[in-house]
Amino acid sequence: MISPTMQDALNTQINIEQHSAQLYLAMSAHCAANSFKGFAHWLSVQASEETAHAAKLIQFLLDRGGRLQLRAVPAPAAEFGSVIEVMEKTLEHEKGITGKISALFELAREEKDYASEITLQWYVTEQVEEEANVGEIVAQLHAVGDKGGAIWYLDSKMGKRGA
Ligand code: OFO
Repeated sequence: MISPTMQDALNTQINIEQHSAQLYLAMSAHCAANSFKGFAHWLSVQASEETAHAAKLIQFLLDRGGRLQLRAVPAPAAEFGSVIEVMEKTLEHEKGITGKISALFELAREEKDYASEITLQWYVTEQVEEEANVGEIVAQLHAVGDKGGAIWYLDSKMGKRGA
């Protein structure tokens, strides 16, 4: 049985993952509205990943006999600026999520909740990958700038992201 403290912390993280999904959907729509179909696709796949992250935590919570407490998901902004700004905001967001996952992992250790610790290891690794991927995209965007032909080449590359 999961402790009330861990249950509450996991419910909070589920809400954070759902908020990430909403944020990336809004960013995707923003890119689509500005004709960056490739970035829109990449962000839409990212939104689906965030929904899957929430689902995985929900299943874990239920498997441990915990209670799911879904909370209101804060509405994201609708405007995010240039594509470079969108991806910079994505990187900042992911860095924030890494901090949340680390705090959750630390809590699992304090609580001697080994099952949560093992499950959260997957999220720790995932954050390393997410920050690396987004960091690379931001670096490429800085290299090409957000005007000229290279940005459209990058956009078509972003459109090839698999699910
Ligand atoms: Fe759930 O990994 Fe991004 O936020």
